[in-house]
Amino acid sequence: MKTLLIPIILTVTSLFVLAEEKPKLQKIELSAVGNPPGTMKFAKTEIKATAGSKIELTFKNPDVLQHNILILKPGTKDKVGALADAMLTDPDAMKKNYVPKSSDIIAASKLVNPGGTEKIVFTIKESGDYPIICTFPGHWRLMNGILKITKSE
Ligand SMILES: [Cu+2]
Repeated sequence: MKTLLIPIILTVTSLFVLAEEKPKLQKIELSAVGNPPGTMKFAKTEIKATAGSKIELTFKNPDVLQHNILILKPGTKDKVGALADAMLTDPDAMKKNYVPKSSDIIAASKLVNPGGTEKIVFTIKESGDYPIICTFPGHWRLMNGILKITKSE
């Protein structure tokens, strides 16, 4: 019996090792503040992930307002925010989910209705502080945070 068990244990162990060597999907989460309603803020000012492997960010909106979520290149919050403000005169702004056109945007969600959830998947290769903003008109100045990317070991 013992001689039979050893190969089985070895096989199971090597399967676990293989699974761990695959680049892992980093699941992170961020919510809008829902209480008090209409606060126009994210629930955390900073979230973290590591460079190099896929990040799956789940955005939850328990608020009474619509919100979206954008991940930006470091140092471009004001620039992209200004583009978002400028969308107020764009008749197609809503169709575009209030996401301006900019190469500084790494990832963007759709507009998320009250009670809704959206997932965005992206990869960041360099460590740094990546701004997170909501570009619904008038929100980004209050509704922002940082995705802190550190080097993976
Ligand atoms: Cu918002």
